[in-house]
Amino acid sequence: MPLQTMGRIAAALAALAALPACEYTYSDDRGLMERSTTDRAMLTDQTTVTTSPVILNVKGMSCPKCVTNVDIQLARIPGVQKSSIDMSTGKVVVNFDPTKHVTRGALAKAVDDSGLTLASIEGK
Ligand SMILES: [Cu+2]
Repeated sequence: MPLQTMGRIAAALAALAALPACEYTYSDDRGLMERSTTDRAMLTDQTTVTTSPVILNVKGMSCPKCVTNVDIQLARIPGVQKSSIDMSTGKVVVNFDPTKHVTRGALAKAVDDSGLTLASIEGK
């Protein structure tokens, strides 16, 4: 697949899914567009986070669009009040209402839905 075509596909995917194009990588041999995803175990973790704030270590944040996307997805979780994102370190500080039963899985899914990958969660 020529590079130009690949660029167009990445742009189309990004527009379609409202995901940052920077998260798609091109696999040369198979001609596939792929992106890294968060561990399935993290996405399905139903453990409630009890202490606010919690710090998410996010991989793949490379432009302001990534920051906006992750902020939007986190804000959709009931109980999440605010997130502060440092693009250079990939650290996302999430403030939430501890009585709202925010789960680790919900946080992981929000990051994943934004087109990024959750590496780990700091906090209880
Ligand atoms: Cu980006």
